[in-house]
Amino acid sequence: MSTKGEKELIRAYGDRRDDGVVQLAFTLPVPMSEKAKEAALLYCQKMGFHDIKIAATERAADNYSFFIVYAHTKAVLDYAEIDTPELVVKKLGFDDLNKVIEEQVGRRIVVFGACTGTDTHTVGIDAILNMKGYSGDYGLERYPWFEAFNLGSQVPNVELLRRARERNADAVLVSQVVTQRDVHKDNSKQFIEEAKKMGLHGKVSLLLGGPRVDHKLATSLGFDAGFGPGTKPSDVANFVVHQVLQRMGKEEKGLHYEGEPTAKAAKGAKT
Ligand code: B12
Repeated sequence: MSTKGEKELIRAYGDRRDDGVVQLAFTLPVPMSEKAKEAALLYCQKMGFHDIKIAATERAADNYSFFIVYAHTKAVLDYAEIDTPELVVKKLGFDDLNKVIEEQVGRRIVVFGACTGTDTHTVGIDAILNMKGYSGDYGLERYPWFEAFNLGSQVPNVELLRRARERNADAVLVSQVVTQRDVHKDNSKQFIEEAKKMGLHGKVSLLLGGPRVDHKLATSLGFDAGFGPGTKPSDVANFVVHQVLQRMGKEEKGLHYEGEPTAKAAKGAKT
């Protein structure tokens, strides 16, 4: 821990502390050969690494070669300088959370979710919403005090929002898995634009999730929260309940989770 104003310099750890050793994995669009290995080494040099060791090579496909490389970097980072929003959900167990909804909300919480745009990857949103859940954790359909609708894959943003509005949903869950050419960001921006047009932005909790999503990205795009790899349905259930209680004025904002983008983080956020 650093005290205010104190630098906290860190470097990558390989064999011993501060040696700056990193492991890289990448593919070059050339057939596997000694020349390809030399190209991988030179490529690492061009990236600024030194003491480079090609640890493993493999033919990836016709005319493609895959490399795992150990290399040293001189880069040093001041950890104390980093200021990024982080979602920390204070969690209640399944029974306790249902009880809170019953006693404090007094009705079932309605959530709609889908994998929107051109994305077909439903496993992530299924993990959160479906009865069987994920990693030993019940999905939202299993909670008696949640009413969860999973619209599936390739759902147009406007369709998801329209269905959510029809049922006065409390939260809308968007899953984005494919990130090629930043399609997840473009689609998510379009979702937020539609939500604004339909008057839902700021009124309904909008959640973005996927393997390359984090809270910082999601909030910078206009969502209320972002959930990445390893998210459990109970993380989402707890977050949504606290958002509903906050909207009802029964909880202070910030009481149950930290991570609103700070001025500094929001300024530096890249979308
Ligand atoms: C299964 C799979 C498929 C299946 C999907 C079947 C289905 N019904 O979902 C099929 C075969 C259809 C498929 C197709 C394609 N796929 Co695919 N697929 C995968 C694979 C192997 C697993 C994905 C998965 O199920 N993960 C498990 C779930 C549980 O994890 P998750 O999605 O991260 O979800 C968790 C969190 O992220 C979070 N979460 C996710 N969403 C949400 C939403 C909310 C609101 C919240 C709160 C949380 C949350 O909670 C979940 C639980 O913790 C991955 C590779 C991999 N190993 O990850 C590639 C992968 C995702 N696919 C990939 C690609 C490229 C494709 C195709 C484009 C291939 C092609 N050229 O046709 C097509 C896409 C077509 C399309 N239009 O979308 C790439 C994506 C690369 C990239 N950078 O974008 C990957 C990474 C493979 C690779 N290395 O190249 N694919």
